[in-house]
Amino acid sequence: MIDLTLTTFDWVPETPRGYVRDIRVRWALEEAGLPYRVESVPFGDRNAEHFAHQPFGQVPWLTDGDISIFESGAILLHLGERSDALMPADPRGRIEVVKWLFAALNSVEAASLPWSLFKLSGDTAETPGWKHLDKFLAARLQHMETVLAGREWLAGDFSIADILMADVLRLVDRLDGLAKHPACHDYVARASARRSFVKAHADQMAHFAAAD
Ligand SMILES: N[C@@H](CCC(=O)N[C@@H](CS)C(=O)NCC(=O)O)C(=O)O
Repeated sequence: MIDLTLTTFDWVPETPRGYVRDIRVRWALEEAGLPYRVESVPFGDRNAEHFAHQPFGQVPWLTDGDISIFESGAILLHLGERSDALMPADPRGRIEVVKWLFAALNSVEAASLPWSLFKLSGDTAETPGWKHLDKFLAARLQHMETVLAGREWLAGDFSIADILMADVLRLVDRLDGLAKHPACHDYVARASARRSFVKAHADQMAHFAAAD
């Protein structure tokens, strides 16, 4: 029996709208056609129950019956086990997806997140720290450029690995970081043209707008 509830904030400021990580979960759920509910917790006061589900006081988390899961990567892996539309069941196909899912989080987002935080705060003066971050991300993007120039999706058919990688690269694209990486840019465009993403994005925007 499937009983899925996604929890996100009740409201966030304008800037992160469309990029809050519940979009990864919405996207996967839409892609798989799994029924789900969305619940909200206050963005302002985060209580003990919130921390019991997400120890960093963040979102998203997903409950599946009495199982509660935090970390968008862990949530997507859990959903991948529930749908062949998200991850193949055979061990070889599965590990291809798992490798790229970790690469999105641990090799690309590890570089793109600090870079994005600097960009969003406008702190991009040519300091040694910024130059280091910019070079670090450029190197990771260059490797992704080679990979994505040769394939449509990371691990055969579209999978949770693509949801994570495309969402990680989508924020870089928003901040004009893919100008020299056309294959990465095209990959983001192709992934975010999927009906499942368009619905997930519209639903997230409507969710936060409803609280204005
Ligand atoms: N590694 C976590 C990161 C979660 C995260 O950064 N969530 C943001 C929203 S996208 C958040 O809750 N920010 C509020 C805060 O950190 O206080 C995941 O992938 O689920």
